[in-house]
Amino acid sequence: MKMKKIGLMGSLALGVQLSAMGANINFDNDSGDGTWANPVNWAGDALPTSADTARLTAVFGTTVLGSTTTVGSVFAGHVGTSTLDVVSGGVLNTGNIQLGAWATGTIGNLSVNGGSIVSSGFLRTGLGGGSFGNVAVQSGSASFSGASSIGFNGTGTLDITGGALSFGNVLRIGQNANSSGTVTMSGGSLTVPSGATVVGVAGNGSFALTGGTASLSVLQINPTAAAINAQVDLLGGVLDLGADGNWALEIAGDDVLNIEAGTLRMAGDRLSLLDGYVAANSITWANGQSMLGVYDVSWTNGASVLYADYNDINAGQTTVWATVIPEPGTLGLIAVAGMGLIGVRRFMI
Ligand SMILES: [Ca+2]
Ligand SMILES: [Ca+2]
Repeated sequence: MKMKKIGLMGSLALGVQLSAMGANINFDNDSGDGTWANPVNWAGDALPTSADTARLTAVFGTTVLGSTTTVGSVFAGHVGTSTLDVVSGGVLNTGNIQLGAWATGTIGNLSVNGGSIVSSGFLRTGLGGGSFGNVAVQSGSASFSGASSIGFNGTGTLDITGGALSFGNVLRIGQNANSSGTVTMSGGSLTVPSGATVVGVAGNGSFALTGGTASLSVLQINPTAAAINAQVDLLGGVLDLGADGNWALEIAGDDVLNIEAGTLRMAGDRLSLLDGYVAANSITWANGQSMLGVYDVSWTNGASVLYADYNDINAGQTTVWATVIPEPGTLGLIAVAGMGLIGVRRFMI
């Protein structure tokens, strides 16, 4: 009886090992219709399985996924320029997704346009130096469990205009030396609830938010103070930080968080943290939006005022926004209306 159990466990382990040894299956578009779901469109005329890497090579351009499939991993831009388009009705269950190969000049594109991606692995864009990986999330959803990179060794871009994108681990924008990562967001949602979102690790990184809501646990801007360019521009929408409850924002080096029309929210009372970053010129502001409500602290640069409130506008949160300084006749009223101290920093008049 004991022997039988051991034998069963042994064969189970062997089965797992065999299924992990998948093959690279290249998309060859033999039918010419460009669809993932047509077996003829793959080398060997059979769909890649949960053990395989689905490889999209340049030769056959765009691959459209409009049905449910499960593969081991996806590699787009294996050679030249390749695009995966996950459209309405498409559900991609996979491990890692890598865009752009180790070879210079290779380009991998991924668009989420009504479909959904559920990845148990990571997203890496711009895998090798001189390669490119571009992600566009327009509608639908995508989630990645692993530590992901926009700009791994090469150049990566992520543009979110709608839909829901989430990362279950860290999100690094500009990961390795000489990489470059650019994230732009004008709608939809970006959620990174547990790992850090790092803009500029060892490569250049930028994140510009003009609309939608980005909910991140902690936002780090060039935390190692490497000699790189890292910038976050809050130009619209909502940047909501501190989901982990004890940390929200870290800015190092000479890099900045620039606030214009958007609203910054952070869990907890972050008024003194903000004051330090304003004093260090790590937070800058310009232009602004209409007043959101009462505030505890404000800072002026002569052209616009940065306001911060704790607990009144959003319970348990610090809310930060900029507002253009009104006509001189009403300027005095701002000081009178202030509920707390008025900090005057970088007064440039
Ligand atoms: Ca074929
Ligand atoms: Ca308050």
